[in-house]
Order: sequence, then C-alpha cells, then structure tokens
Amino acid sequence: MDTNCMTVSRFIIERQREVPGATGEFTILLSSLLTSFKSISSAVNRAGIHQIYGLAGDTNITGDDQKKLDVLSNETMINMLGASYTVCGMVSEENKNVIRVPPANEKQGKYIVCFDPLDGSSNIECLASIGSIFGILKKPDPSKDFKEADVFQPGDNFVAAGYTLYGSATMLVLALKDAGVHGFMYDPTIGEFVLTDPDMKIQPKGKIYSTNEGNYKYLSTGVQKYIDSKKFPETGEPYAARYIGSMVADLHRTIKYGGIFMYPKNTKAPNGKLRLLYECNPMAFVAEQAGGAASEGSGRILAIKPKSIHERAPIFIGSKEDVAEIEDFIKKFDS
Ligand code: P6P
Repeated sequence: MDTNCMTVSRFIIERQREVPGATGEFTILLSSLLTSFKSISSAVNRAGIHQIYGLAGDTNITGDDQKKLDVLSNETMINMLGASYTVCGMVSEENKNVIRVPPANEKQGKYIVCFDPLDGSSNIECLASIGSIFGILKKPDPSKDFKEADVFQPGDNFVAAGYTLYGSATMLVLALKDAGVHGFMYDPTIGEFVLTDPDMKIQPKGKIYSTNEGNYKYLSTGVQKYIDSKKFPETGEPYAARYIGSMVADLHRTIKYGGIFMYPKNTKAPNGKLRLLYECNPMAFVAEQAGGAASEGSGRILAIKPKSIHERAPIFIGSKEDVAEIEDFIKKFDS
C-alpha cells in the first residue's frame, strides 16, 4: 500500500496552487467527473452479470442505437456535472440539444462540458475496451448568462480534456492546457485514480497505422495511396495494422506506442464519422498536449469553428511525422 500515493485530486490541488486566482471550481468539476467515471467503470464491469447489456430500445440524435449502458452513463454524467455548481451547459452525444444547467436553483457555474459518455458501446458485449471522452470549456463572458451559442468554440479553447478507458484496467488520461498529459490508473481497493503515467508524450514517428480498412474502396485516392505506402513501402518494413473500432482504445494505444489513427471522410460519410465537439476535439487536445498532432486532412482539428453540436469531422491523429505525411498525400493526390 502506497501511503503517499499521488491521487488525481491531490495532483489537481497542487496544480491549482500554481494558477493565480484559481477558485477551486475546476477541482470540484473534476471531482464530479471522477465520480461519474467510477460509477460507469463499475457498471461496465458488472453489465454481464446484471444483464444490463443490450439495447435501450431507442436511438440517439445521430442515429446510433442506444445501449442501456449508454443511457446509464449519460444520465450519470449529466447528474453529477449538473449538481457540481461549476457547470452552466453541456453537450452530450446522447442528447439532441444543448443541456442547460437550470439557473433557477443557482447551480450554474462557469464551465461547459462536451462529452461522449460511453464511446464504442457497440463493443461492450464482446468486452472490447470502451471509454468516456470529455472536453472542458469556459463560458466566453462570465458576466453574462449562458447561452447555447457559447458551446460553439474551437477546441483550442479547452482548459482541459481527456478520456477514461474501461479496459483491462480503468485509466483516466487528463490533458491540462500547457500543463501536459497525465495518466491515472483506477485502484478500486481505495476508490482512487492514482498517477501512474506522468507527462505522457507521443513519439514523433511510429510504426502502426489504425483505420477501418473495410472502407478502403470509399476512401480518397490520397488516403488509399497513403495506406498502400504503409503496406508496401519503397524502403524499410511495412507498418503494423491495428484497429479495435473503439476510438478511446485506438487512441490510447497510439499515444502509448506511436503511429496514426484515422477516420477519414469517404464517399459514404463525406465528413467522416466521428463528432467534432465531444470526440475529435478532446482527443486532438490530448494528442497536441502530448507532443503529437491532429488534423482534419489539411489543417488542425482544434482550429475548426463548430457550427452544430453533432457535426462530424475527418480525423488523422497521433505521431507528428505520421500526421504530416498523410497531409502530404492528401495535398498531392486529393487537392
Ligand atoms: P467503424 C464507435 O462506434 C465509434 O464511434 C468510435 O469509437 C470508433 O472509432 C468508430 O466509431 C468505429 O467506427 O465504422 O470503424 O465501426
């Protein structure tokens, strides 16, 4: 038993003291997120035993079948964040509209949280790793009431973002603006997320590419030629192909081992599949804070000004040199 373990709460309290004028609201906000993740982790791990797999009998706004765990995870995050007195608005993959924290009970705070409560839930029954994704913004004008347009901020405005991976272990990866990316493993024996991976960095170039090659025939010429170049390189060995089909798991591997994860646009999905506000942006923020890169094909994901809360974006993310290389292929063959 580590009698001096660095829990995420202790880690954030220490960081908070370095921020002039910090009020402690962020620490409280994070605490409500941690409670959500502990609850979701428990539900995911017990789903088979308690028979809460399966469909909830409805679809979300973007047409995905909602699983019982999707609904449970979403309600947990909305309730915990809404009761934290630190949040004024939320965007969830599972909700059609922006969620306003009711001002009536004066619970409104200064933060806006965009999240996918349980990403990859189609992989639950086969026990593939899944995860929660989140990004934290501030209300643009603290002197004014929250309005729905306040959520349409580029990912560059995030104060923090990250994900919690529910896999062979549960791990929170938290990126703080200009303060690095840090991994905290959940220890259920003490009910705490404990710092195990301080200052995570993505290596400049990897040897793994990750994409759904079932879409190959629908991809642009540039992306097809890039994939071909990884399989049949003019020099050196081919890249390894890895694809779990769960963004959090594929991204976590990319951060740990290097390489590139891609969900390009294609003739079936002209803007790609993954959503900008609560999937692409948070992951792009983590990648860039870890020294990697995240592009929509010809420019940074985090620079995109969102227009609708469920809009999609193509994404190429991971090692900086690998992302730059596919941007070159797209520029050469697709422009
Ligand atoms: P495909 C899971 O459904 C998800 O939203 C992401 O987690 C994952 O990266 C992607 O979709 C997988 O999509 O088309 O390869 O099944």
